This record gives sequence, C-alpha cells and structure tokens, in this order.
Amino acid sequence: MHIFHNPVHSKHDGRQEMFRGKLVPCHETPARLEYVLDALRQRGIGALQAPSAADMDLVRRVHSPRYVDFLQSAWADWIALDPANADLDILPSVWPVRGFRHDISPTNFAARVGLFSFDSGSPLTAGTWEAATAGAACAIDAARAVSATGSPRAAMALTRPPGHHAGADFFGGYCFLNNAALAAQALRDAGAERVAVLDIDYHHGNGTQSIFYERGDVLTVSVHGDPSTEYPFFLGYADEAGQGDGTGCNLNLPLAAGTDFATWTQALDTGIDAIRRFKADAVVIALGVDTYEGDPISKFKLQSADYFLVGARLAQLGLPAVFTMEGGYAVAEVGINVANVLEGYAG
Ligand code: Q9C
Ligand code: ZN
Repeated sequence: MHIFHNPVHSKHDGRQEMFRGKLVPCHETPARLEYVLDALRQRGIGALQAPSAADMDLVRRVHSPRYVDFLQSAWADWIALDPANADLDILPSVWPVRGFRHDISPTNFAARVGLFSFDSGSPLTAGTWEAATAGAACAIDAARAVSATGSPRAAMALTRPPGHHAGADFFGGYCFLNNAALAAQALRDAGAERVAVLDIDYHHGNGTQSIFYERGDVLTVSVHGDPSTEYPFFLGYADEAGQGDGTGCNLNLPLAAGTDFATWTQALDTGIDAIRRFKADAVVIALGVDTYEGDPISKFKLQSADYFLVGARLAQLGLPAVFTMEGGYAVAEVGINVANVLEGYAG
C-alpha cells in the first residue's frame, strides 16, 4: 500500500475548542498522526511518501472558490484585525440560520467565519491552510496512484486535519478540506465511472454527503452514531437517500450509542452490499477509528483486535481503494487501530 503522509500536518495545531460553555484542549492534535506513523513504521506497513503540490483546480471544483479563498486568507485577515491575535486561534461565534440570507459574504471577519463554518469546536490556526492543502494533495495523489496503470490496488492519505465534515463551502467537526470527496472526484477524473465513499468514522460524514447529494456518479455510505444524540446532529438520518440525479445514491446507517462490534459489522455489511449493487469501480474509505471503545468523545465499543476484521471485510470489496484518515481521539491507540485495519486489509 502506498501511503501519502502529510509532512506539514503539525502546522495545524489548535489550542482550544468550545465545549459546554468552556474552552477545553483540542482533541484533534498532531500527536494523533505521529502515533499512526510510528505504528506503521514499527510494523513495516506500507511505503511512506510525501505528496506533490495540491491540484488547486480540483480543490476549487469540490469546494466553492470563495470558500477556498476565505480559508487561504483567513489567518492574514485575522492578524490584520489586531496583531495580538497571533496568540489566539480563530473560532466561529455567529452563524446564519433559517431565514437569514446566507449567500452574501460579509465584510466583517467574524461574520465571514460564521458563514463558512458550522461549529465552535474547530479552531482555524496559523498553519491550517498549509496543513489542509498538503492533506488534500495526499488524497489526490492517493487517488491518482490507484488509478494509474499497473497501480497499487490501495493507497492511503495519512493526514490531518481530517476532512469528512467539511462541505463545499464550510468547515466544522475539525475538518477544513474534504479529503475523501477530493479523492472520489480525482478517481472520477482518472476514469472511474462510478465511485463509492464508505465512511466508517463514528460521526456521520455530513460534508461528503452534502457534496455528492445530487450526483448519481458517487454513492455515499456512512455508518455512524445516531444523529439524534451524536455529532453532527443535523444530518445523517436513515431517510436521507439523495436528491435529483443522486436519488438512491446516499445511504445512512445510524446506530445507537453503545453499539458493539457485532451490530456495527452488520451495518458495515449492509453498506458493502450497497456498494456492490451500485457497481462502483473504486471506493474511498473515510477511516475514523473513533469507533474504538476507549475513544474519549464517542460511544461505540469496537476493540483494537476488531480492526483487523474491519480491514479484511473492506478488502473483500475487491476494488481499487483510497483510505483517508478521519477521526480517532484515544491518541495512543489511534496508531494501533489504524495499523490493524491496514494489516487486516492486506490479508
Ligand atoms: N467535546 C471527526 O471525528 N464535537 N470529527 C466534539 C467533544 C465535534 C469529530 C465535542 C466532534 C467532531 C473528524
Ligand atoms: Zn469522528
């Protein structure tokens, strides 16, 4: 497996996120990825390589150009407000909801941050743009690697910040650019007629779903915590099936908090069946290991050994595959669990 790792991931290093009226330390930390890199090196899994420069034309097709421009200049705009802001991260605090005309990009910086985001848990930092664009490059390179003639059957974008909560024009859920969506579009561009995204992070992949919701060429499947109690709350229900050309091309498999591996695996198999019926030519696996029983912010009960079986099941799809790295916050175990998936996948 070719593993494109983000050499500048640690430049995205948020200080605090808002939780229950308090600022608390970020869960999504650079250490997460270092544990994965260590585990892969120790176990000799994959060939690690750095990505090339990101294809910004592709990024601007998956995301709206004005959102990309916003992200690129956000830190400079923040410092321009007050040089002392360099010691603080950007956290949204105001949002347009039902009834507001949220198609106008305001001049006011705080208002613009709100227009392009959906929570106050995702600090935008000095290095977010550099880290996120290098991550996008990992996803695009991984897709192109599995598309090339004589190519590996699978590749991974080993990066952070994660991506699956980021929509065409918004950040949130620790995500800024949607790496899985970028990989799916890159697979399409390289000739795959039908692409599936299988999201097995604990949280619903709302960004990916919304990007492809009206498209019939990309099937989005997500197995996740029931949004009536779990983040991101406002999307991810079982009745969301796609719209227009995309009708029938979105499958949500919400599961109650507390779900164990046996029940989770049944949902995974339902998702895998849907991908087979869709006759996908390639698959993107949005891999979060926050389904782990020890995850501090999630409530499924998967154990480390279960991840070998997850990898083996995914391999049974028999499709060219791109893995993207999403959530997982039991920091030390993130490495073990990701390595177990990849080892199980390799067989
Ligand atoms: N105090 C991903 O796994 N809210 N994002 C958590 C915890 C946000 C998770 C609140 C969770 C986002 C990629
Ligand atoms: Zn997650």
